[in-house]
Amino acid sequence: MKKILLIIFLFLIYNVYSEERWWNDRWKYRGIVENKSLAYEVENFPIECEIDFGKIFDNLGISKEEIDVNSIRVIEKGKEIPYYIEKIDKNKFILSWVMPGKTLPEEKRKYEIYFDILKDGKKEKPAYILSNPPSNLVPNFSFEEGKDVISGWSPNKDIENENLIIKRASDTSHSGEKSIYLERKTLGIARIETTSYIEIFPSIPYLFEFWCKTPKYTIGSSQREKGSLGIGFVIYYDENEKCLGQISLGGSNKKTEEWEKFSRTYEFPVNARRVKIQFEIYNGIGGVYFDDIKFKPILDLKLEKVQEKGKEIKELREKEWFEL
Ligand SMILES: [Ca+2]
Repeated sequence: MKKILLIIFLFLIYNVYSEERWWNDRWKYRGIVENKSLAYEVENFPIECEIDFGKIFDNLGISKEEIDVNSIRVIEKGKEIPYYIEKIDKNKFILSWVMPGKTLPEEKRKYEIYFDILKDGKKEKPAYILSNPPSNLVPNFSFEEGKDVISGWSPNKDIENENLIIKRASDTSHSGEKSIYLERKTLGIARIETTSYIEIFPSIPYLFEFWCKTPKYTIGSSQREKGSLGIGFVIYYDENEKCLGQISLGGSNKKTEEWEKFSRTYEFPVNARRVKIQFEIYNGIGGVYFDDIKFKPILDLKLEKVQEKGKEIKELREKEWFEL
């Protein structure tokens, strides 16, 4: 009987330590995330994961420690995956990366996030940190790329019209140094849209978001009801590029001196395969700036397990009141 118990005990220990091999002995901590299973096959699919190191440190019993941001590595089956990192606050970050190659329907892929604390010495920053978030599918989303032309975007065909201005602006921006500016001096339309189609996958919700500001709204009161500045559209098409419909967001008929955020999530019809993103002044007079356009699939992952090297994997949980 004793022998059987011993065997069971050894088996449990073995399971804990062999679930995944430790990627690199120089690192002391890791978190484990799994992708949610998808209904369709995807290729090079972008994902995001918000990581709250404050919560992780509470769970590891090292609440007072500080994260060494440069130590963060995303690992899949022993391989380093390039990622983009966005700081939310002191301890919170959003990491985004691309799941390389094909992911089959219902397939679960596991990622390990290795990290260390500053107290244990600084790690070198990886050379492959991405400069743009792969989860945002909008080209030149902050209008920082290119020179005179707005790279990745196409304006109205009648751009030569003297009553219409569509340009890259540097007098104001929501982030970086540039934004785009549309202006109508007479009633009509000013429009700009993404030059290429953006591929989408069915059964996945998408987030559409942008910032805009309408400092010049000069439309006469009789047209106030009609004219709109600062409308964003997502126009969706089937695989033969036949237009299936559009969704709109924003649309202002007042002056705004501050940048304003518009944001909505959508799930497109199953036969929608690609979209174009468009911004316009519709039947209005005035000027409008746009910046920081976001269009991304929502497949936010959760980091659910943490582990200190050589110790058991722990389910990540909220700090309990009696521990405070
Ligand atoms: Ca910008």
